Amino acid sequence: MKQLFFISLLYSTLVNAQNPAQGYEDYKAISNDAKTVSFFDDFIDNANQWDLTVESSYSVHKIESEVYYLQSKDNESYDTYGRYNTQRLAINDSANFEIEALIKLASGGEFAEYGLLWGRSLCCEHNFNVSADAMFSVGEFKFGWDYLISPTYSKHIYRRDGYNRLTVRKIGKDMYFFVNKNLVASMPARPFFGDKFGFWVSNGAAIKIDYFRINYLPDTIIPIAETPVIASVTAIPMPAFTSFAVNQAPKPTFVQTAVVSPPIPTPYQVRPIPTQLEGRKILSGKETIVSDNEITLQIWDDGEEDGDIISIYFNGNWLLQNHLLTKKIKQLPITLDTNGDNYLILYINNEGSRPTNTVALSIDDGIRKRRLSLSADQRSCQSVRLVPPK
Ligand SMILES: [Ca+2]
Ligand SMILES: [Ca+2]
Repeated sequence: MKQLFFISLLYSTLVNAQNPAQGYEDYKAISNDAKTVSFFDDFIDNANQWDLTVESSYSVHKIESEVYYLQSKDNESYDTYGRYNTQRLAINDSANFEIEALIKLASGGEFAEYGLLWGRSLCCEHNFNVSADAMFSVGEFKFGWDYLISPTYSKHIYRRDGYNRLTVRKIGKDMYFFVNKNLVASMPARPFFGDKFGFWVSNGAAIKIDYFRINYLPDTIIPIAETPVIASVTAIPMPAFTSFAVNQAPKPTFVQTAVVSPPIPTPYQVRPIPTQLEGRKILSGKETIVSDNEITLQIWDDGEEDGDIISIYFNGNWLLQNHLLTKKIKQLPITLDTNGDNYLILYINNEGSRPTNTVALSIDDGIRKRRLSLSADQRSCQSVRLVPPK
């Protein structure tokens, strides 16, 4: 009990004492529609001309399978920072903005670390980091390293093999730091040093980045009702850091006792796509990558409105039945099973007065919209697997 009290107190020191404006701690307080995309890359190709020059003995930079792969070959014990890549972008730091990426550790030791970096110049940068042992930190490199928020444990960080969504938001005078849509810290905003924005990985580790984006946020944000965040974050007391020598990597600090024991993972649910639905053959083999487990399926009639009717079968249940298609897009929110396979099946109920059902489907995962090309008729259905980035 005493320990819990101490943790609460410490959390207050870290976050609440820095006066975040009320309401902004909710990731969803700002809808995607309210954001203006300033930079977006989901690494389907190298259209943004990232520097992929490979210094083979030091690092690997490549774009493949719709992710950016960055590997540091440096020895873990070196006093260097790791490896990074950036884009030069004209982002206005007096505006409200957010920087976000979905990143996972591809390889690395138990101390591996990675993160977002922004406002970088030749000498200096800002960064928001997570580590393989589920700690986050906010740092500033200014002719030497400073932790603005020391490494702190968060149960919202996936330790290994899981993508972490890192979001930095600047709203008004403050910055807010989210991991997987959960606020973990906030602090007063600081101006950019330079115009470079990107990501980094610590010595000897590798990361995969599914997407990287920078959005401008509205000038005026009306926060939604405040929800207490105290229960969602568990801070562990950390020794205070002052500064490090230039070029020295942030040294993760380790805490001897875990305050929260890791949850017991539920077994992954393998969910085979059925071969038949209501007596109709199911064509399978399609899959589409989604970058969030909260998606919206959009359904409309891409031809003439002539009475086409469809149903959608999702993970073994009917999600939508006998839906009459119109030009107006139907928005169907779906929460994917993060611990199992996910699939959708398109079922045609009626082709209307003109032959063929001209259904159009797309998936909006909040990061991008992707059209689904599924074809089905009154004798067969088609399925699509919805898969997280690999
Ligand atoms: Ca991607
Ligand atoms: Ca029709």
